[in-house]
Amino acid sequence: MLIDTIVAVATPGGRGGIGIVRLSGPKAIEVASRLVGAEFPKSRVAKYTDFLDLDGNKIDTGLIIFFEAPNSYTGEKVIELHMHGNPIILGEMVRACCELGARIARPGEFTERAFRSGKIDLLQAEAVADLIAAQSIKAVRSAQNTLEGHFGNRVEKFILQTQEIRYQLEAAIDFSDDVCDPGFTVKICEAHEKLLNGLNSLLLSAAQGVKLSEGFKLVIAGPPNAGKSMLLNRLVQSERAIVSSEAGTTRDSINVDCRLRDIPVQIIDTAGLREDVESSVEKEGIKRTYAAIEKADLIIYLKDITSIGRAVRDYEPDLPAVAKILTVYNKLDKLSEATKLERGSGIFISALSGEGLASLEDVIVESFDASDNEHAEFSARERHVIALKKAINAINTIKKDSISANPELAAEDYREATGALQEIGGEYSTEDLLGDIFSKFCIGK
Ligand SMILES: Nc1nc2c(ncn2[C@@H]2O[C@H](COP(=O)(O)OP(=O)(O)O)[C@@H](O)[C@H]2O)c(=O)[nH]1
Ligand SMILES: [Mg+2]
Repeated sequence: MLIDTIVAVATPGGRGGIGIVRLSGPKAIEVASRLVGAEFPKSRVAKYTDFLDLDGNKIDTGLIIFFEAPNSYTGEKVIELHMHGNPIILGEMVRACCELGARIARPGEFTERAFRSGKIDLLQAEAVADLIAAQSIKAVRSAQNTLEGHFGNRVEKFILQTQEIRYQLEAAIDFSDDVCDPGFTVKICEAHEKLLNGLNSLLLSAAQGVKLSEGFKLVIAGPPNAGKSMLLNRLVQSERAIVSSEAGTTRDSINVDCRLRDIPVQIIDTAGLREDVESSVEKEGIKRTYAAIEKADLIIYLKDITSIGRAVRDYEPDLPAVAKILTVYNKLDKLSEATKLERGSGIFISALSGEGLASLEDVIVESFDASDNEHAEFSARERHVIALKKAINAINTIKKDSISANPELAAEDYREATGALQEIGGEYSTEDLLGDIFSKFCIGK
């Protein structure tokens, strides 16, 4: 197969001290040697050199580093040209490389090549993107752990275990006396239990890893006009949602990524919950509110404090028990000082004046921290969680009786579990999936 030589600027756009052009592929040396003034360096030795354009005119000076295949990021010949960080200079260099036979790399193509040449698995490729996108030091560390294989090694261990159990079951089918041997069934059952426990604990860690990389989801729900949109704007310190005294203003859910006390949080403002809704748009909005609630890590159920005692339907008791719910009373500013003193315990705020917001943030961050953040050992994605669930579901229903009665069915379930686990590292991934993952990278990575 003919492999293209690719080129891209590897540093972010704009001006800076250093800008790097990276080349990878079989023609990398041929292309780069036309553009440097000095003799071509040995592998992994930085060399100071002039950089020339196609006519041999000097356009910059800097360093060239050559990585001989397969000891490079992509596994191919890789050359890095460290120049001054000026988009004109870097653009000129990329253009010259293309005239000499390279082509511009697609987003993530360097990492894709590293994956295809077997230098890293798909989990690690995703971790590279997560590392670059990480929003907190914890997210950085957990992406680093995935990159180092903390997640992949555990998945690999479970793949071997599922295969081992399947081989034993298949061997027993051929020698059916073994299946009737109670000792055999007990042994398989023990291995099965141990595997399920291990997978479930890995699933928990992975789910926490997803939260760290994608941010915690905080949903603000409640009746119309409670001040949900105003609270969102307050928390993210920008006028993202429309605030209005007209009930039913927020119809679509509004997602805003922000940081609360340095933790990445996705705050979702929702359409107010009420019945007898005429408008089909608002009905759809309320449907979306419930969909957002299903995915929440924490729900703030916001109530207007002045509505207490009024006969309004309370939806809070009926919310699905998917996440912790904080009941928060808003519009504290409307109470007289005397009534404020009588209010009892609970979380009281005024989205308008800002009163109580600092302690609300404390409570939010505390509940994220206590629940998950500390335990995120590695970064993970929704895709991994889905695959782990698939593996668990495949073998979850296997019972002791069915092992002895139908070992071939149990073996088949184990085969399915192995396949689901293999999807995580990308052993048998489809081109669609790969395209989807790598296209989300930045160019030059
Ligand atoms: N006095 C007072 N009014 C508020 C407060 N929060 C929201 N409001 C008002 O309540 C109305 C509804 O607010 P909005 O954020 O649109 O409520 P939502 O329907 O829950 O999103 C608006 O007129 C806001 O100005 C508050 O803390 N104090
Ligand atoms: Mg609103």
